[in-house]
Amino acid sequence: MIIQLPLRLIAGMFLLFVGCSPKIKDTTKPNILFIMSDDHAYQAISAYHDSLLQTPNIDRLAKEGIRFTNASVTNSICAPSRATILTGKHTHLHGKVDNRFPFDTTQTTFPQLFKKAGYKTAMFGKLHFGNSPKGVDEFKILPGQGHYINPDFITTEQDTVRIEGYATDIITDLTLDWLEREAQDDTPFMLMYLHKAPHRPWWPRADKFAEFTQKTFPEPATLFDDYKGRGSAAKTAEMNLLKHMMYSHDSKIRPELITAMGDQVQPSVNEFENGFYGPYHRATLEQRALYKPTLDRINAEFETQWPKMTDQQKMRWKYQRYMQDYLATISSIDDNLGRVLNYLDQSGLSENTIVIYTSDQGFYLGEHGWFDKRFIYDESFKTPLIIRWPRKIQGEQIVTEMVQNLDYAPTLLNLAQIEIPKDMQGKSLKPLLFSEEEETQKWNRDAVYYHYYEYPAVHMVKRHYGLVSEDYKLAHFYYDVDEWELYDRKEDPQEINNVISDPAYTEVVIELKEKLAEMRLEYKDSPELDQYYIDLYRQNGYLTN
Ligand code: SGN
Ligand code: CA
Repeated sequence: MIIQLPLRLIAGMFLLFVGCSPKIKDTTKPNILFIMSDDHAYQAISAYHDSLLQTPNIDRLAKEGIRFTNASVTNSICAPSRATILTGKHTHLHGKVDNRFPFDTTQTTFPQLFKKAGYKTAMFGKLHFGNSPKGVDEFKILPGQGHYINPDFITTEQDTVRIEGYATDIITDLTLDWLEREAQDDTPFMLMYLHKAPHRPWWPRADKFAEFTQKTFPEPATLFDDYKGRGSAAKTAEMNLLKHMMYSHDSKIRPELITAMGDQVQPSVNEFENGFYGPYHRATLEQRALYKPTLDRINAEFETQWPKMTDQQKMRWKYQRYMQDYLATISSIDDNLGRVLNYLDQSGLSENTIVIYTSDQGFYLGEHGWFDKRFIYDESFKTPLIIRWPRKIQGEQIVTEMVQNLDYAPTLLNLAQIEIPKDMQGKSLKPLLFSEEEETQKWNRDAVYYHYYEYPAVHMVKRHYGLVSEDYKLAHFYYDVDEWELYDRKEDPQEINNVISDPAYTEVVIELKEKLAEMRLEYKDSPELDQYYIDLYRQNGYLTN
């Protein structure tokens, strides 16, 4: 029997029903907390290497989850890596080849798919796309590279607001505030918590600055690399600590002291006009007073000691100053991660929240005498990756398979049971996350593909593409050179002997060049696209020839 109810009554009952249960009760859907820092080298996480810094909270994640020892990026630079993470595609397809051109927002990014699937979504911190994110209900993002001290944020309403304090603390406050407001019902969430730290220029919080400038750090074995046995790219790159690290911008020597010391300080390549006072003058007078004693101490030391130093001692001094500030900014990341993990515990969210910790790429911490990234060589090619999900993933696991930032989007969609778009090029890491043997066998990948474009540009790392397998690394540097490099990863983990012309490797070279050509085809990269992106530089006036 059909009972005819008046329309208004039906509407009223519907509203009553909706009003009583505003939540999507779906406990099978995990929450996602995607945490990414900017330029965080795995060498600076004690779960990976414990000689530089203790990071107890990141280590806790590794202990309670999975630590990937061969996670890498497809292009070791900020915005291209972020675009790969969001689209699940290689650089040449999503088109964000470097930090210069804005991201094409007509493309599908994974937060949009989470939102469509009923997730609450938000993003706080650094995006670096030249435009705002799509698919997030709420965001506060740093304009461009952002600032450490009293940073500005672009908000969902497209306003810019300045928040007083230290960026890492503030981005965490925003994240916790959102969790408190939005994560209390049963609607699953996908939250992106994205630090500026430890990106250059390395401004620690004043207390960490005072603390870390008292420390001395061990030097890497290749600090005094002379780049013999490499191609021209390593020799011409501008990221050497002695030659290219700036006195004021990086080491925090006041410009007036450098001027006063005259010939005692060799002119530094690329010294920034406002490198020191730009960031420093963002601080209030009270904040500056907290930095002053440490700045005074460093400057006094520089004034008396620098003129007496040999080049080797200068290199060492610059390395120590670099590590002190870089690692101090990471110490703040780790403290703040502790706040977030405690909140997840206290609010009962830990169990069904997938927490990912990664960086947009790795970084040189003095290896090869360098800072910065960009190269396919391990320290910048690899990136930290830790995944924790207490409900489903066993703790204390280490995965050695080669995975990439290309895989993050398909993985997260897969774990949240959202369909993975067919044109995403990454693979879900699901078979590697659960201990069942059967599943693990479904994972088969014997090499990963890499392509770097931003040249000519800051740090002058030449364009190159290549493949990395468990045993070898093959790279082709092109545009203004045509050079190949091959490294035997097992025999030469420091990557200081290019064996491309060694007769013992003739067969390997033939085989790997074929494999690389196949990979380029499979991923839809090509010489035509290489040329297209060179032409794009030419059209925009970035090339002189
Ligand atoms: C800035 C840095 C460079 C760095 C690029 C790219 N200089 O230009 O050292 O390589 O960003 O970094 S500084 O003015 O910030 O000191 S990325 O992480 O955005 O790719
Ligand atoms: Ca970066």
